[in-house]
Amino acid sequence: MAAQLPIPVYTSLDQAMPDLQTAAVQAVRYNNLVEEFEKRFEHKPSYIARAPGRVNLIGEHIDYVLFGCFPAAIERDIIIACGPSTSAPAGSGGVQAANLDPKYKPQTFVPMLKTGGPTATEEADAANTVHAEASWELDIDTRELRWESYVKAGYYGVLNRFFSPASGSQEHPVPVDLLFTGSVPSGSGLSSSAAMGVASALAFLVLNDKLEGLSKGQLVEMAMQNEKHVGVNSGGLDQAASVICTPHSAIFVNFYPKLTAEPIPLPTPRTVPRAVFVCANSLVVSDKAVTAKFHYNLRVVETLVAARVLGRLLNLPLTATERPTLRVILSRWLGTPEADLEKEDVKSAIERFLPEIEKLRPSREGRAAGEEGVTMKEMIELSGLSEEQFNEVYLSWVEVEAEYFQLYKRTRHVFTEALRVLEFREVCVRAQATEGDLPEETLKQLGALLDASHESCSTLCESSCPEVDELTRLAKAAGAYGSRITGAGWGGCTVSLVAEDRVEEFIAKIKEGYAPYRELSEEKLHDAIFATKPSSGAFGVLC
Ligand code: NG1
Repeated sequence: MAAQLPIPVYTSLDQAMPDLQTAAVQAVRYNNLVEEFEKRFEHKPSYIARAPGRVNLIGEHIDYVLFGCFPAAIERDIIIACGPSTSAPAGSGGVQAANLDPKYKPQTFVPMLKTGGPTATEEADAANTVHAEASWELDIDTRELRWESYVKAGYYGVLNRFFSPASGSQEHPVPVDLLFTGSVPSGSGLSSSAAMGVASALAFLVLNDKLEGLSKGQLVEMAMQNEKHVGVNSGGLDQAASVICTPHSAIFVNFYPKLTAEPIPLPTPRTVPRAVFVCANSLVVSDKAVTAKFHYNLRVVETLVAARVLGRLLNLPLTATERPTLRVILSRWLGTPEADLEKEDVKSAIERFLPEIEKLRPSREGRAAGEEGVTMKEMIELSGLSEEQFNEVYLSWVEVEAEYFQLYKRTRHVFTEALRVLEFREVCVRAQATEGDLPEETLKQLGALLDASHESCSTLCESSCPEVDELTRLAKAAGAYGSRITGAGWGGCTVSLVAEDRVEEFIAKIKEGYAPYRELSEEKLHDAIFATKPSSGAFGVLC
């Protein structure tokens, strides 16, 4: 299983990148980073830690309800030259972090062991129930987005797992020097944050000699916990893609009953014409931290409450204190042990379950347009909990704001999107088993699923925005097989499936049609819209 494999550490770049041309281009970048490291820290680095961004091909806003998604790692990544510090006191675990991009100022910090109860971060983190007596504190300011917060977040998992006195460790972390450079555009839905967090965790692991015995799945779980320290209640999609992906494949990543990942080669290489994925940044930046209460975290709460309400309407067993997800509700409705279910069974179960969702459709009686959904009061009544219980289970750990909560629409999005992911996987698997050239029909099928996913994100999940909708329309008009929003949304990127021999023409048409691109320099345009191939997940390279 892909998630059980170790994280690779290579002795040379060409081992990591079998494609010679890519290896040659990257060698220049890696060598430059190593030289800069030596200039700044006056010693050689020992490793380069690398983690890629990702493009989610399909399966949006369903990871946190534990349905499977279909992401691929992209070639754009974060790389860190790193080595034990020669200037900081041994065993202090102090960090000197610098970035080749001058807009990110150098930072120095030392982890502190705090005794006597949980840290502020632990208190804020509802999912974290471990109240260690002595715990590590790195002082992340979650009100402000700072680049080193992701470095600190990456450090937390390593400190807590390997250097926690609460778990009996007597060891001290080594002080380290880190130099970063990155090519994943930030705030664009391509998950620069997961790449930063994963690459940082990897650097701390490798320098403290803790990588051996750690599986990719364990690093994903560590990176998911780490992100909570920066205040995001995310699912594991980004971290799984950044750690587990392999070149030429996307992964079907499943979160229930446990994290598993299956590399699925994309059917592009043997198709006529070949096709690639093109990412296009709308240049609308959605600040997740600021908008979480009426965007991302609201979706998390709406789907969680919907799961309880649906469970009650279907007379499924529910305790007052639990917070089951929609995936768990499906499982209870089926009554079949998960271990006995194949992907095909889940697909047919979703198909059979879809009519049940209609039970959530709110009555529109006496309501004006725009007033669909349920109020907070109605939602609490539907949950069958007292106001106090409801607040404790659904609101005490997160802040949300809405006049009407859209339980029906969000649930319909979740189940139809989960079904599209399984269909997308099936088309790819069938294509792999087909001998000879694939018919263009395969690409059309994948494209139709991408389009349907976008429609659902736009109208049911309501995670798109006018600029992103416009980009998908332009992409279709420019000949894409399919086009959709990727990532959390409310801005960010689209991903489109495009015939490889038409990419240049495609990009030129989008540039012409999308007003914010017209004034961009060639360099900025190349950053905003680019074709990408599935790349490998995180790895280390010995210097
Ligand atoms: P991005 O695009 O990285 O903000 C977010 C979540 C994912 C997933 C997608 C929506 C974080 C760090 N990541 O992705 O887990 O829920 O939205 O599919 O919050």
